[in-house]
Amino acid sequence: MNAVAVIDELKRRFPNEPEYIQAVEEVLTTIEDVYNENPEFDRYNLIERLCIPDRIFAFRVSWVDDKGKVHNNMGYRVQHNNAIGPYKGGIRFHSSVNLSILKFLAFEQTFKNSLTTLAMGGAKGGSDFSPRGKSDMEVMRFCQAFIQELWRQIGPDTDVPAGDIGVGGREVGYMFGEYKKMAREFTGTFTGKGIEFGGSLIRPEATGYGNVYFLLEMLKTRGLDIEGKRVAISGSGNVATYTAQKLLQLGAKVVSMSDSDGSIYVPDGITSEQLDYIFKLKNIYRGRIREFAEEYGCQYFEGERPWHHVACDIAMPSATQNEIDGDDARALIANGCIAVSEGANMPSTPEAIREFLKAHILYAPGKAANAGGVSVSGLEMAQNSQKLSWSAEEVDRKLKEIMSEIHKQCVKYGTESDGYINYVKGANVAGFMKVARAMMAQGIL
Ligand code: NDP
Ligand code: 2IT
Repeated sequence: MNAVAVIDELKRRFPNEPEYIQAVEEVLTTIEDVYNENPEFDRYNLIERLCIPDRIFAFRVSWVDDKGKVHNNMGYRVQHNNAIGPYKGGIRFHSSVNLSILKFLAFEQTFKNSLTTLAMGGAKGGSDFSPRGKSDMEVMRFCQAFIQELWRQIGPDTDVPAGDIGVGGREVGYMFGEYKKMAREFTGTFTGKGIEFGGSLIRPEATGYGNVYFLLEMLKTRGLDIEGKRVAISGSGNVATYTAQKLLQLGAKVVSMSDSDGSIYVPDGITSEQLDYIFKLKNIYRGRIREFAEEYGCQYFEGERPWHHVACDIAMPSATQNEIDGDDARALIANGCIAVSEGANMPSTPEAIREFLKAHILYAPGKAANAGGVSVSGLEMAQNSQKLSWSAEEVDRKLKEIMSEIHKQCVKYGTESDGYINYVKGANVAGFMKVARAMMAQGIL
């Protein structure tokens, strides 16, 4: 395989899909050597079959708002690869959603799920519908309309959706309810469900907690501890808030959080009482992070991401793709940042990643660092199929073990001759090898 040639061909065939091409390019350039060490891969043209999704569903979702107006959104499900298990991955509701974004997410998910040690293939879905500013009933009607179209394509052993941006417990509940009604069965077809109807304890916390557990493993490689460290977080949604909660439990200082309108800066770190306020602000009042600044009188940077404004030891981007560019990366490094652990999917641009690797700081790509969420989804599927539920302690212990195992795989495949651990390469090679071997064994499909 010549990675550049494969990427050029994908660019030619999918010219309007920059995020998809970006994600593919990052993986292909790091697996090229190991791919070429196994000539049978190329004989089976494995690489194209791994980059192009198995199938994509696209459909119109029509729904009626509270004033009686009819809206037509697009809905999608990208089933990328099921070589190692049923399709698995979240659903994103955000005005920016398009096929390029969902194809990049489904591609990433395939490698991430492979790393988790569990049996899950990769998928992603969503809609350009934004829950922001919508009433509960509007969100419910939208979720029902979305599932009326999607329900035939998903199932407990076929494809198991979950949450992502704009899709939390409320949306999963509405989608699961409609699925159950259409399919006339009660099975674990969604993860991230409420505790009362098959959800797993620790699933809401899992992505954020898992990212902190991964960070602890990285810090350990340099003999460092988290206590007292200043951490800049972006976002204030599911991943960001539970990242902050675990960091506070461990004695770190959370100096920033943000949303799509701006970011706050609290140099001494937010208190747990202030974090409770953010949980309520986001989940109950569905307000803005600006209101935190008004309530507590801290600095607020309208329209800005945190990276240029904060002095921090660690950055944990937990909002969205491409939210750290080359300039942001250089600013972080210049301000003393020693570690970046990605809660979001692909939050760093290729230029930012190059800066982190050049500076030899600890840098964990999302597919390794944020895999805790889908891992506990996998544990939720296991509990559902056994029709029992595990304690929070048990799930948390399993989550820690999985994050530690993912870290080990990154070290195994990513350690360079000078001892620097290239987690990008480690995660990509480890994730790739398992899927590649499974695809080879199953023939050309
Ligand atoms: P939420 O919807 O709960 O929160 C998203 C947060 O990011 C909000 O604060 C939101 O601000 C902000 N945000 C979203 N889009 C943008 C944007 N374009 N520019 C700036 N800020 C933005 O989502 P999650 O916390 O679930 O997801 C966050 C990230 O983590 C995503 O990249 C997701 O793919 C990834 N992830 C999520 C997992 C999960 O289990 N939920 C698992 C693994 C990764 P606002 O409210 O203003 O929109
Ligand atoms: O990006 C992700 O890993 C998720 N949004 C979670 C997917 C899942 O199936 O739990």
